[in-house]
Amino acid sequence: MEEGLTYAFLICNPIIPQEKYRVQTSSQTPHFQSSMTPFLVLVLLFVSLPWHWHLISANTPLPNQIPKHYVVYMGAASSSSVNGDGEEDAQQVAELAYSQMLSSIIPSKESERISVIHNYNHAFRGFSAMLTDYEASVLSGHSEVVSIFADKMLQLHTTRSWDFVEGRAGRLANQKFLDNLSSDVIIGVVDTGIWPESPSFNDEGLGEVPSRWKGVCMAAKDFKKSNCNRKLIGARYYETPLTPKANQSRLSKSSGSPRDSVGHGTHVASTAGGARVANASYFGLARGTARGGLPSTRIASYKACASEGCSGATILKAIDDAVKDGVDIISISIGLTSLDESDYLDDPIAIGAFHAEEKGVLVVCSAGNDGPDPHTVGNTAPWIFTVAASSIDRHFQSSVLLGNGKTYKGFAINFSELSRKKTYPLVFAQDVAANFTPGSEARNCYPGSLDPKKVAGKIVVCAGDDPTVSRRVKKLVVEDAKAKGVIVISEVLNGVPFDSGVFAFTQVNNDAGSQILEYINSTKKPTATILPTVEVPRYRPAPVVAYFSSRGPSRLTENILKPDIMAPGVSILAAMIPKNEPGSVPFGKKPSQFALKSGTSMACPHVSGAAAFIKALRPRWTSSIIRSALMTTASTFNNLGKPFTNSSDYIANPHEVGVGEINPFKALNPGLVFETSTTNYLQFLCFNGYTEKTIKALSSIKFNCPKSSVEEFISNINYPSISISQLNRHEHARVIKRTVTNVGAANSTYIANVQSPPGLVVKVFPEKIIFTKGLKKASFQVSFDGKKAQKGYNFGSVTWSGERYSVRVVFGVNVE
Ligand SMILES: *[C@@H]1O[C@H](CO)[C@@H](O)[C@H](O)[C@H]1NC(C)=O
Ligand SMILES: *[C@@H]1O[C@H](CO)[C@@H](O)[C@H](O)[C@H]1NC(C)=O
Ligand SMILES: *[C@@H]1O[C@H](CO)[C@@H](O)[C@H](O)[C@H]1NC(C)=O
Ligand SMILES: *[C@@H]1O[C@H](CO)[C@@H](O)[C@H](O)[C@H]1NC(C)=O
Ligand SMILES: *[C@@H]1O[C@H](CO)[C@@H](O)[C@H](O)[C@H]1NC(C)=O
Ligand SMILES: *[C@@H]1O[C@H](CO)[C@@H](O)[C@H](O)[C@H]1NC(C)=O
Ligand SMILES: CC(=O)N[C@H]1CO[C@H](CO)[C@@H](O)[C@@H]1O
Repeated sequence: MEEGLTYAFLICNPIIPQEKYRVQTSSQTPHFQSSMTPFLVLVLLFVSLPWHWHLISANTPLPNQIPKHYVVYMGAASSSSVNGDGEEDAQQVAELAYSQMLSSIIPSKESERISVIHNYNHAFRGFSAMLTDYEASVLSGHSEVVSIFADKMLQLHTTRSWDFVEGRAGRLANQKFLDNLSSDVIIGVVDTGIWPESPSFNDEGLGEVPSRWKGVCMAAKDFKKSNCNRKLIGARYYETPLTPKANQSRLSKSSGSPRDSVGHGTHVASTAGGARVANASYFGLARGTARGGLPSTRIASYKACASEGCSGATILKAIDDAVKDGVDIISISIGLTSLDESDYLDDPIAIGAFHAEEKGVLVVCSAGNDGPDPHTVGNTAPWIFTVAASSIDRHFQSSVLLGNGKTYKGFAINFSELSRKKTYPLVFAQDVAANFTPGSEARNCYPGSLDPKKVAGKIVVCAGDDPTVSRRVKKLVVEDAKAKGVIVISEVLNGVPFDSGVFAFTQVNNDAGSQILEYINSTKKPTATILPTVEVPRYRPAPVVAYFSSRGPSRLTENILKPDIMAPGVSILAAMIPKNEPGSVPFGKKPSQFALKSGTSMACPHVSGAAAFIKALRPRWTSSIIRSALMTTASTFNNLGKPFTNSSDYIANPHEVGVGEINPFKALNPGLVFETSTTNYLQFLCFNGYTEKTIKALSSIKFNCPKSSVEEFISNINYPSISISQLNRHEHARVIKRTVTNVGAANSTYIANVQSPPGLVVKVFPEKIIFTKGLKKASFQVSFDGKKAQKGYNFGSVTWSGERYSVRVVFGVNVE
């Protein structure tokens, strides 16, 4: 989250000597001709023929000559390149072909750039290399190139949470049942790496590593092969030209090993599939058993990120490797900001996920932390399972006690020494401004805006009306001025506690804030203290949509409802790297092995873990069946039995929560499921306006775009929810088609029930479906008539109720 993960968004513009990042294979030298096999000659001829023409023009001097790291994406892998014996050969052949492509456009005097950085060759084809903008534009005309884009930096989207999720299913997590459940399900985590010594990754009681596993445990100076075990079965890292030259020392510190130096990857991996660790806590807070969704899940770590963020080119390589290694689920708590998500085929996560999904691997991604504004959701391709974040029923309260005896509830996590016994002078930041500083800056506790002489030893109240000054900055400013503590008045990140380490900190809402300010005004010598953080269990209501969670609708298409689903992402306790930063560890204590973190980053692995749980018990289910099962059975009510709310207490809509909160136990028996096929995804791309030629390059299956390919047909993709971006009030009713597959008892009857807002007329045809042994699949239509509906988004649901199960399909219809 905001302060926990302050990853600046950078467009990577590396100017790095190429040698350092050259892929370590001998085949890169230009003397390969002698060892060419006939197949290789063919490939090279094929690749190089159209290039002679470009060779000439490429030498014309051009303005932007500074090479950047580019991804050259070339669509589906040829079938021979996945698995099979000749794999090594095929890789080398491909790499030679790519080098040949490069040498045809890169001037010979810069031959050091004629080298492939990442070679994508398992799940899909392509490579990355250092190219000038001009060379990239030349290459984009190559017949085999689907898209080419400069490497982008993606951001990391930064216990009780599992018990909360499972408890809500009406069946408290039966520990013995879960513990006993052996599992060969493998979750690949693409993130900042892993801290293998964490107790969450011990492999006690686990069986042998699944024999189908083809991954590796890469050794490094600080990472031994023996750091992998039957829990952490694989660990890879990548050398990537990530950062500008100036910061190379920082880069080299964090790369070159699968070890996590940030903590994000360790936290996420342990939430998804960590072992049970009894008596885990964050310095006493949130004490309980930490674990993943199914403690017997195997984890493979792919380190594609450093503290600066994640290179898209490297994420692609990590996904390519994960698919080859044999993971079942890929968990990615990373994304572009929604503003930068402009095209599915320029987005490394969308490209990688497409091919992973095609090969049967479920890809689960975080929605992003850019809420609460609408249109902020990221990772929205329909082949991605997109996760929003919610709170759980545990809050961290840190109240303010004023000199007049009144207390106000605040929230924060602190390990300060203040207590009820002693109060301190209380000041409003605006009244203690440094000389020549406008009060408007001081009230928000801008850096340099406070007068240390007037602040030292006091508790300072900072306003929150300028969101550009984060809580972390306010805390640092006040702490620097030698104050005793800080009270932040703000509705931003309401309910998401800030971890201020040993400095006394709390956040109060505007109501409490104005009363505290009135108190300051009303008395000569106002005083206050900030009470220790207390854990409030069974907090209601919960879950509540997290303030930061990115909201739909998607910017790229509103005809798929996004985010898909919600899972816990506020103050999640999970494994952490031992960090000994000043001020973060209470005096006399050792760094914690666990930490409380917030973000959709924390929500995503809950869904990955839930999917692993389902996969373990339903091994034959495909990724789209698992997603559908989780979506149609999601919870829609909070622990007060009321519809979900957002952090300002309004009823939350599906652009905030998707179809609802995950309910893994219920998802084991969904009754009916919506299967979404690769063909559906290819149709989606047709409807989105990509050319048939491009789309054909993405998949080896035989495919033609439907004759009429318009955007509104996207609503007809067989997805487990329904979204219509434009329903004109004057048009006829819009008819949407869906097909369900019965995965429940053979003989069962389902009846449709509609819940829709007044004015929107929704009809289902047929209203009743009878499944038999011979009839496993059935189609139905839903018509939406908006003549009398309210303008704007109308939300509701169609629920198929059978004897035992109900199947809820959420819809959102934008009436114009
Ligand atoms: C756990 O496994 C053992 C041995 O396989 C079995 O006897 C026992 O019933 C199982 N316990 C549960 C709760 O499933
Ligand atoms: C290198 O890192 C430092 C510290 O994070 C930062 O202030 C500086 O701007 C970075 N330099 C470049 C060239 O990005
Ligand atoms: C849990 O850990 C704390 C110290 O962190 C210790 O005092 C306590 O005895 C432990 N409880 C159990 C049940 O192991
Ligand atoms: C405090 O008093 C000042 C001046 O007397 C006034 O401008 C301000 O609005 C008051 N603030 C509050 C919160 O009452
Ligand atoms: C909560 O929902 C209301 C109504 O849709 C909206 O106006 C408000 O901005 C939302 N607030 C948050 C913090 O999500
Ligand atoms: C399903 O119904 C058919 C015909 O009504 C019957 O023959 C069959 O035994 C039933 N199967 C199950 C599993 O109930
Ligand atoms: C949870 C926690 O450790 N909170 C600390 C906040 O500060 C007080 C000091 O007054 C400690 O006692 C609490 O333990």
